[in-house]
Amino acid sequence: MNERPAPDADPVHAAWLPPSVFRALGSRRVRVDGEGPLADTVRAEVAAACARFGGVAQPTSAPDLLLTVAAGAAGSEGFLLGRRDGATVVLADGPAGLLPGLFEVVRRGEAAFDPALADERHQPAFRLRVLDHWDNVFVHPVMGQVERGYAGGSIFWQGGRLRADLSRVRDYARLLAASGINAITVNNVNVGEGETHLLTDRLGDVAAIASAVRPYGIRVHVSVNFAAPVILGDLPTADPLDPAVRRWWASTTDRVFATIPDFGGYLVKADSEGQPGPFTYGRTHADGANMLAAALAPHGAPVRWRAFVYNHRQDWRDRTTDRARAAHDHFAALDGRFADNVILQVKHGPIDFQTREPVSPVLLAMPHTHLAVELQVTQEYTGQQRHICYLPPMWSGVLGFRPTGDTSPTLATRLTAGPSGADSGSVSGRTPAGVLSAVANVGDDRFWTGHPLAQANLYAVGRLGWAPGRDPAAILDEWISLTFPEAPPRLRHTLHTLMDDSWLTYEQYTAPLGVGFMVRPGHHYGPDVDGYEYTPWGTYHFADRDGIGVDRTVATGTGFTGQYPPPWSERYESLSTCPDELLLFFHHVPYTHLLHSGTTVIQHIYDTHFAGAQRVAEMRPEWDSVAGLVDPATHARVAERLAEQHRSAEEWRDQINTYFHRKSGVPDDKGRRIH
Ligand code: GCW
Repeated sequence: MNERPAPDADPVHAAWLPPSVFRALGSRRVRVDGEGPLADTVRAEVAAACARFGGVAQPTSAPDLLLTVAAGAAGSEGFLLGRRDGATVVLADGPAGLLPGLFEVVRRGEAAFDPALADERHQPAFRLRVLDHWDNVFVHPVMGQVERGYAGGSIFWQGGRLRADLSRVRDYARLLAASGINAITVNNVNVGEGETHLLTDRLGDVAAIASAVRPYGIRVHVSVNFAAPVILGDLPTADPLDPAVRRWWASTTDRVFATIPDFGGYLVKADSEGQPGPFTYGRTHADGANMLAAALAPHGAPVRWRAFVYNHRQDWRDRTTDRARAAHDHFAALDGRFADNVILQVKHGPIDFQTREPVSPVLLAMPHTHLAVELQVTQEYTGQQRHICYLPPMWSGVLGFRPTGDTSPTLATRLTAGPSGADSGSVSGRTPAGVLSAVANVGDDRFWTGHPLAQANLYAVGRLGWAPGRDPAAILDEWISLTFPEAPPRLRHTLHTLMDDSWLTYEQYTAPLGVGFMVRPGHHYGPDVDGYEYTPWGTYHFADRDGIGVDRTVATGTGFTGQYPPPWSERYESLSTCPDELLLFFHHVPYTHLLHSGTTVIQHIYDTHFAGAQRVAEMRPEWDSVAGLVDPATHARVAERLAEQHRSAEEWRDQINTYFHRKSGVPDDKGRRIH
């Protein structure tokens, strides 16, 4: 086998896009036509690649590669890739299509110059593909600089100030552009008093970030505090129907656009986990969202309003309140009452980014509302970037979910089409019909995501945003090629072995059968079966000596299954059709309940926990076997994290197995060691 050790990773390039991925392009004659900053960026990329690999940028004779704007569709990121007159061409719909076209050529490598290359049309399915950073400007006493940050400090903010050197932000924008992302939100949805000033006297900081990312086609969004007019001391109320409040938002927003003409829009978490909102004034979420929408509408920008609204001060003794129901209970009745530039942003599951949840019923309701799905790259509940957990298989399941049955169009199709009856594609001008959002927490860590392999999750969001039907294994393969361009087949194979099914492995050794949580309260890392059981957070498993699970049926439970359209309402309601992996999300069953798989619930718990921890133990020597094929720093970091994953997986296995053995008294039928 032709194997050679990889060179030590260049610290700036400890991610996808090391210089060598530009070899095929950089060794050719490449011409870029087009005006404006995005064309300039593409020219600069091409010039750098040609300087490195001996090609010719902007040749006077016929090029091998031509990138040009074929049509005049301003803002369109689409392009055609094909061959014309013996050259490979990228014919972009508008200047915004040049950069995605360039990166498509980079991804292809030599294959992009195959004379037999047939015409291919590329166009993003979701027009807005945005990463929401939960970064605080001011260090939060509990949450730190980045809420749920597992990769060091914020790349934007440091101790109350904008970082003086934004070159890493620029590098980040370049990575994101190559993955298909076109927007970022630069502050946490929990907007503190200090962060509220980003809209006004700290707007210059936002403008500086916007300037750093603009060359890569990335727009900047800001999370706003609903009570900003009060917090900033300008008004006594934030009532969304008060004319003075409406004027305040309109003029504040005008100033934002006067400073940042291509500003992306607002993101709002209102009446949720202590954040202010319209409920304070007896108003609805439609009133609140529409007020911000009115301020943004003249500028053609959207407000993304989060549907993550629930009672976080629930009494655990109250069995009628069901957190899973909350978003649908709050929002479904408001369908049709939101302005055209309001996008309701919905977490993909009804609870909170657990390892396994059903698709949120809000995403299947509200046909007259622009809906966005919110994913979480940040591995808050999926191993905190210490465990390998490749999430695209989960996300593909969400995007490929069939809202009204097995032959209906996918959720992604529905979300990208926009509301029925609306002028699809335009929520006023440049607002997209399709929005794919993800919470991300890249930090100042050398490897961006802390765990070098967690970068694949970050990479995948933009790619799914362009093509939601794309196979997660193919996306991983692409990421491997772009990150380890010299990867010999054995390294590629090992990465697939470690990552392809890592989400399922994580699921095996953590909370079983869709029941969720069982994590340590507060920081959410590691096992604590009853950690949330008697708390106000609404996340319970109800295990007793006889059984486990949450009865969310219409017949005997909270009625949550009734929030789904058929056939899902019936499928989830009935024990005979509810999928095993979601059984305990929807039903409370005895430990001896027989799964469709043929094993009992209790035996399934034992089997999966032994198997999951065992699989992690095997992963360590697999990774060790490719030492020498990966640069030493990357190898060492992954090895160190795998050691922790191994320790943690065994801790999970032992706590869960012991807990349920003690509760149920049922022995493992294979007689394995339970403590
Ligand atoms: O999962 C919870 C997190 C909070 C987060 C919240 C949200 C930003 O634990 O840290 O707050 O979700 O999505 O708003």
